Amino acid sequence: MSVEEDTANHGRLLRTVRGPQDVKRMSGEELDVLAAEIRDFLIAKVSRTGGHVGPNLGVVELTLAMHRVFDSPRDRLLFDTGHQSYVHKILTGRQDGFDKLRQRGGLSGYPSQAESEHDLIENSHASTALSYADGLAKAYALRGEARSVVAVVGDGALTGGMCWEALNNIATAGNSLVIVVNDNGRSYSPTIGGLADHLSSLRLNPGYEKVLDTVKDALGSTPLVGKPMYEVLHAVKKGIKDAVAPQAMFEDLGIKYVGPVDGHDVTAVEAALRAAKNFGGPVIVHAVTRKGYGYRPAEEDEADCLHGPGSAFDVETGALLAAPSVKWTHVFADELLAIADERPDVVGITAAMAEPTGIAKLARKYPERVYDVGIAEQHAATSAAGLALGGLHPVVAVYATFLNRAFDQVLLDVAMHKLPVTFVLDRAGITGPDGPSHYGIWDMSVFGVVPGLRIAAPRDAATLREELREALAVDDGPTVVRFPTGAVAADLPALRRVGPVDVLAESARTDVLLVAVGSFGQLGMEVAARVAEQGYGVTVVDPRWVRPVPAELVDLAARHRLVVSVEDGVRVGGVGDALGQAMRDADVRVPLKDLGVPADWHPHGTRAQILADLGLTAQDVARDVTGWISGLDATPDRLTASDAAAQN
Ligand SMILES: Cc1ncc(C[n+]2csc(CCOP(=O)(O)OP(=O)(O)O)c2C)c(N)n1
Repeated sequence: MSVEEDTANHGRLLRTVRGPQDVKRMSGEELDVLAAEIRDFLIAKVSRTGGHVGPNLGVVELTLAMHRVFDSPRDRLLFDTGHQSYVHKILTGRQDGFDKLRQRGGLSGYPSQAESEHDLIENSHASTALSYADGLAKAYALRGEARSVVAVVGDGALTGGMCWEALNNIATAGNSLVIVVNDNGRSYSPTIGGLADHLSSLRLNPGYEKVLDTVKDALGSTPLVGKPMYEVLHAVKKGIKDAVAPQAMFEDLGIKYVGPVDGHDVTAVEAALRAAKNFGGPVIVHAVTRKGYGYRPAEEDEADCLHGPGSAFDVETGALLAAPSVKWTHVFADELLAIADERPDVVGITAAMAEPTGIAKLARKYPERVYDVGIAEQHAATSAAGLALGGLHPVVAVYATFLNRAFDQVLLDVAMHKLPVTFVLDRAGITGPDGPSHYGIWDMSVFGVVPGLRIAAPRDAATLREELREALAVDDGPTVVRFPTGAVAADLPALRRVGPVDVLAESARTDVLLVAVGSFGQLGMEVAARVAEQGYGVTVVDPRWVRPVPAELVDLAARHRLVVSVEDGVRVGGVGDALGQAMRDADVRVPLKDLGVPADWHPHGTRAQILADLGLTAQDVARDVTGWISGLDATPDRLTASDAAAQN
């Protein structure tokens, strides 16, 4: 075949796939070609939008085999976390959506019921699929419906406690259910812990390792999957166990085990899945895969096998195309290291996200002082309590959304014991392309109710450093330091400080007190400038510590005609809500308007787009504030600034 013909033919098979039935009728040779076309497609598309490229390259054959053996959507295919569901999307009629993957109005980066009847669970927090599967299998058994339930779970997600609670119940219930363990030995970085060690001992099948090495060696210099790859992939058909066989740990739990099976061999995976499907009880299929398989930059990326580049990347190298910027994460990582140099009692904990949270920097210098606990936020919180009881000051670095998991642990295990644990919440507020489940908008409300817990929301690099140090100086209870995603805001120096509260701007007139929480400091300044053009004076403050509500903030509120708070978190129970309560308690009767994120499910898009949709831009807030304050002018019984001051 000429080069031209080859190019024209490229993606030919993939274009014929409009649903799972199209994959079911393909021959073995066609499947190998299709797998390669899917890889090319994934790399081409995700390199333009960003997304979970590494995990999806690793499950191409696995997903093909699942759709051949099972009958989705009648049979239910569940993807734990859901970040590895792109291939499933491709096979269920959504190829065309990949140009707008993770973009506003486009395909979600996770399964989505709104997108397809083939998608059922869309939460995107790890380690839940087995519990969903347990419930689904029970429901179908009770209703007498003959439908298979299949859950794909990574070795990383298996480190989460919910999986083990689910396995315990799945074994007891004994319902027909297939658990595909997608074992690539990695979460972001290599998966840690006893379970990971156990899986790798199962995986230590010399034949298997040899096969993967052969494939790796065969990769050409072009990062895209070339023709030689098909041939090598096609040649990989070998005798890995695929009968339902006893295997100590899972058998002890009462669950049959099939494997390990070469997860890049469609035929082998299919055989294992068929055996599992027909078994009539819970079965684990242990598929060994390679994260980023078939794409050299991903396979060779030691940090995380190109787990999830956040934006477009160079196909040849895998490097991000956007110019690197200093992120909030970097500022935190540097300052934590500086503090740890001074204080040997400071230790770090990460729940399988050492690099993304920046705590890896501490681990590189002090490996014995950082604990990666796996995808186990609940355990992280209580283990931190133990470290604190043992005389250390742990810093638990997690994404804001993931600490929701550990509410009770923070409440009782940490706070009730008045333990000095600092939770550093990265990606707080509206994050963007990962969509609703990844928004870090609940922390200030959820953890705001924890007695004795103090929450800091820095506005820039300088205040992040400062507030982190202040948090680590607290020795009689937990602290939270929360900051958003992306490039750190430019330093915004305060005019003066009142208690913990920074005054960022003030004018001769005290019409409006604008409480700008965290990274909204700059927005507050712009609002003040716009509102000043209408003749009103705005005092802009950053409370820095938003819980408990600083008494000084209430005093400041009393000296204005209108208080407006703006925060990057849900309004219910948020900073504005808490300030309103504190003002009522102090009998301060100045009207308060609290702006923030409605307690709702907000779609994916860029952070800027979503904030604009929510009316959280300087222009929108300025218009609101001007409207409210001029409305007060129109009210006959309004108080003047001096009246209000005199009253208080
Ligand atoms: C509760 C929770 N904590 C952290 C994450 C972030 N996260 C997303 S994928 C991932 C690694 C998952 O590893 P694994 O299940 O093995 O899947 P792989 O990416 O290796 O295919 C992590 C830690 C999450 N989604 N949910």
